[in-house]
Amino acid sequence: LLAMLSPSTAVALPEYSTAEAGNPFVDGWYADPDIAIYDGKYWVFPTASKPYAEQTHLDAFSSTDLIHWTKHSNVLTTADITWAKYAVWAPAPVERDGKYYLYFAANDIQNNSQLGGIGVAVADRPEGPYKDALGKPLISQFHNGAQPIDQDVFIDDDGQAYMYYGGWHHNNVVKLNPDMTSLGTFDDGSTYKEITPENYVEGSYMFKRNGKYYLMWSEGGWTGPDYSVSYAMSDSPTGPFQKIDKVLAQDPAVAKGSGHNSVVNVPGTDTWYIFYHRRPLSETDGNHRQLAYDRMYFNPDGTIRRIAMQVK
Ligand code: FUB
Repeated sequence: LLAMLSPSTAVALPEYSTAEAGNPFVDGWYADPDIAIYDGKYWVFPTASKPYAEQTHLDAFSSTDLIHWTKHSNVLTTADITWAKYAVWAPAPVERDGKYYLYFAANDIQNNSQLGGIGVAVADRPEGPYKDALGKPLISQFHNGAQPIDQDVFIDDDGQAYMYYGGWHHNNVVKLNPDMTSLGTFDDGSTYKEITPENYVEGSYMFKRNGKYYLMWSEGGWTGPDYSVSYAMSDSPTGPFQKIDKVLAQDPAVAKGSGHNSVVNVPGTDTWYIFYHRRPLSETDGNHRQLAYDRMYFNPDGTIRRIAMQVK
């Protein structure tokens, strides 16, 4: 299988996106977009890209056509989280049994002594208001070297939910119990399974297509021009994951710092889009990040073609 998936089989020929919204597709500085489909609508939940002390809220954007977007301000604020003060990052939305869950990281425990980590909020509607479900983080320590940030939640076809997460060059997967607010264990009794692929930095994301599991992640420094997205494929949601290719990177004619992605499949089609953030070429402030999306195409063997960023 690995021979089949070698980088040489990934066609490097860029294809121009057919996205019509134009990039950035919404106004404002935002980053780390994670997309979900709720009740026939696309919902994007991003980080508010501003200094950590001002990252006290999350906004969301909804659309029926990926072209016209409605802003929903303050779907989650730190006023509704007892333990989080600021640095609310990288929301991950998922629905289960009519409840809408929003996983988030807060307080940047890498650089602060306050309690921090990955929390979970829940709402009855996609637009919230989301309320802290636990009154404390779900994960508040480093495990296997992974900073508890940049979570993504994936529910497999058998109903098992997994959370992929980790900053600081380490990537873990954990099982979520059906309540979506507590951690399960793997068959060997462990809770945190390290799956770090080559060059991993942060921003892991999982999706499934034709029975294959795709792990995507970001490489490079988040404020640098070379921030980029790579991926691996596996027959199992827990890996092993071996890097196949870098599929999204800066383009000196378009934008720099393109990374921290999510993926959506248009229902009933084999049309896929990658959502990500990027920085305008003229911007030097690391937080000046904008939301973009482009078509993502697959080769016949399931590998992902390199993505051409849409100019506008
Ligand atoms: O937006 C805050 C942080 O920057 C995210 O957690 C990282 O993935 C990077 O995008």
